[in-house]
Amino acid sequence: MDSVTQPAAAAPADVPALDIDPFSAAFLTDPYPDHERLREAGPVTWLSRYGIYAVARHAEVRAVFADHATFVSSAGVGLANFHKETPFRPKSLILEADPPDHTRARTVLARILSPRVVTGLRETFAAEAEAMVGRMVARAAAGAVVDGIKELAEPYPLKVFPDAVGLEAEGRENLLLYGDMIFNAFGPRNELFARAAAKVQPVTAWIMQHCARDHLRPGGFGDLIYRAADAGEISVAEAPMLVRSFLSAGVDTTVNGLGNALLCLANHPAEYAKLRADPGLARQAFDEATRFEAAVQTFFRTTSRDVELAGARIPAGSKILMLLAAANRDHRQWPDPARFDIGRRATGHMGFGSGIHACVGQVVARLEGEVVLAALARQVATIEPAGEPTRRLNNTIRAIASMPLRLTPA
Ligand code: OVM
Repeated sequence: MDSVTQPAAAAPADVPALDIDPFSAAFLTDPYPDHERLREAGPVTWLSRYGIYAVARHAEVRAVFADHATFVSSAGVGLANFHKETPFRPKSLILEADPPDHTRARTVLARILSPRVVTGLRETFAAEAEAMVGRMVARAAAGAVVDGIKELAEPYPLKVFPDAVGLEAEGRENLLLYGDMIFNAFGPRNELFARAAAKVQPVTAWIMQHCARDHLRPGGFGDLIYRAADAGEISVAEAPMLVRSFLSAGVDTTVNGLGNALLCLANHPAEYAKLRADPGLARQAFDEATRFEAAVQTFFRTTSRDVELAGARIPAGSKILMLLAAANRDHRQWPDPARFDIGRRATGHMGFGSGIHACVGQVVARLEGEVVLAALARQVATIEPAGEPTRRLNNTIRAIASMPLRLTPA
């Protein structure tokens, strides 16, 4: 339950009400049975314990994303309504903004993260992936059970992305702590949030300190933000806040995107065999993993007016939970949606969102996914679970803390 102890609004008459808690430990551990209930109860549902609407089907999630003037982001993209509660941290200039403010920030970030620029990173990102996979495979060749999270899914993004931003090497563990905090903060003020937020002061101080220009290598993504400020595209005060967006959205997401992809491949040996036979499938395999086990499971919008959605009348000022990961397994959209199939065209999934807020870093994320899976395909013959993975529960991210694996070197 939200710590803001306002009683939830009365259930609307025309929408099925459910007592599911999408932020409970049980739900976060295994969301898929409840995703099914949410999808099949109706196109729009009402979650009584929070007094919010929810959409779990692909068509409605996409419709909410598509109408950014009705379903706004500026009131927060978590459970908290910024018109009624103080944001957990100063609002993001891109994530928690609507046009025209959003457009200015988005234009700058989209240019810095454009396909042309990111192509320039490919060689470095691929070499680091080969090297890191090589070290893990060497340990496996010596007989060790390896940890796919601690030896690859965490260290890889923590190396290549902050390097590209231009951050120093020291203290990068703060990025993981910060990610855990802000993605928990999109949910209710539950136990998960409280535990993450306990370290908020030193971690936030480290993050904001490293958003300053003199901490950023000339020519990196961070420095390019300051050059946009030099050119007058954004203000000098906005620059550190946009660097903060890199540090917020760029690590925990890809760490768990890679972790979830590894878990999918370990659990589906026939799919791994297909990837091994054709490393050119790496990009598509990463996309399918993002559909099948989306790292970012949910986001919210807030209605700016009374609106009818799939026959449901939703009043202005309502919070709507979008279950991206449920939409990604909607049988109305994909044949056999609960099957992990790297041969499928997974494009159109909601793992990166869609519309004007669709992940602006997805070119970088997909590059990381592609080069890591391609390196595995070249260097590893088989991947098998060597025990149950340990989950790290988070209100927004589908996260894994540790994943013991047995690898056969190629
Ligand atoms: C931001 C931000 C933070 C978290 C997630 C995100 C997935 C963006 O600070 O702009 O996008």
